Amino acid sequence: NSIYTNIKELVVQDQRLLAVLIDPDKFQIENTSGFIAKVNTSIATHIFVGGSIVGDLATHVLVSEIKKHTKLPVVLFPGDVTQITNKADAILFLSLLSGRNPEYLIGKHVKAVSKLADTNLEVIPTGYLLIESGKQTAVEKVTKTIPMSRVNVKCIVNTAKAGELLGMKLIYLEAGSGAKEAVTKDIITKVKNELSIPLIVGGGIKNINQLEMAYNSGADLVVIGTAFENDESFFKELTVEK
Ligand code: 1GP
Repeated sequence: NSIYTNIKELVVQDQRLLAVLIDPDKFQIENTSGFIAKVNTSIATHIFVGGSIVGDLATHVLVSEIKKHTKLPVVLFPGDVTQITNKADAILFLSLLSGRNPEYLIGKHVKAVSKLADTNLEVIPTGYLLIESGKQTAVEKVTKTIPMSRVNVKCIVNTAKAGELLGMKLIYLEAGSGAKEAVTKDIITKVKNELSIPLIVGGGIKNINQLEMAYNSGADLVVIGTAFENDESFFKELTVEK
């Protein structure tokens, strides 16, 4: 079963999906087994690996190590082509639809093709929208694009829908890692109402209340990175009830 097909099936059953995001640039490789053990006992359904600025081999080494400790699907969430590794199961092939930097709309993708040809990665075309979140985030800096205004919800909705009409399989609303303000209820609800493909929401989600809020507004898959990095006891609150 492909990872995307599986996501769609779970979404149809109204299951709430959670991805733990690990940034190879911030993560200590020797902590992998302990950290992944906690992920395994939590409600997490996916592991995403990626970051805005990552050294050349770091992703490859980290994903190889993660795979030793979990059966969860490992999905690349790359900031650059250097983060492509065959050790993962799939890759979010992100096009930054909120910005007007051709490099992040199509440029890096062209460069990725010959690298992807050497892998068995499942490629999942994903429309990626950076939403204003109170302070400048790494995505904004690295991609040199302006996040979309939180006030102009119609423009966010239309951009997400344009991604779907272009054939993208997922839409990802991103406030940016460590965002001060997560994507609002209103934005999630209105975008979800227009889409017939699964919706991912991430950035600045730090506690269960915010997580519930995102799901209740219509997020199908929520991505959390920083909150787990800062406090691994957060996993305990998200443990599967047996
Ligand atoms: C960032 O959406 C992800 O790309 C997760 O953000 O680190 O703030 O959880 P956080």
